[in-house]
Amino acid sequence: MAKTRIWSLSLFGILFFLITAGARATGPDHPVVSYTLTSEMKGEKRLFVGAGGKIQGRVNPDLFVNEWDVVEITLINGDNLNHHIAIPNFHILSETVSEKGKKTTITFVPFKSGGFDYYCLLDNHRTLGMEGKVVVVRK
Ligand SMILES: [Cu+2]
Repeated sequence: MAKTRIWSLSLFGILFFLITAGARATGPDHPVVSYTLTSEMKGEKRLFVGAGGKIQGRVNPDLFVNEWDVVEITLINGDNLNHHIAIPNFHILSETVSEKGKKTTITFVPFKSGGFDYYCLLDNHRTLGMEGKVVVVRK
């Protein structure tokens, strides 16, 4: 009986720690920055097009973020082709979205500043135009 009680108390302690640690990670020091991209087909070209905010309608937009922000990038399939988004410098590769309207979101923390390519490697799409840059600004 006493053992069970101690066990559940320490479980509660661990849960409490995890919850407060999670809250800290997205607190004021680590704002969440979100971007949405849609895949588009234009003739032979395969493109990422910005959706919403400052990148609305922009082709392969530069995605500006601060170092250590929590960055979320959502890719929405807009053309029924296979797509993903890769950012190898941050060890990121999304799921593949194959049907129009399907979406996938990647989340990462840019731990270094500079310009880093994002692209789709499926079916030669990078060569056909599907690439842009994440620009990480030092705080
Ligand atoms: Cu693609």
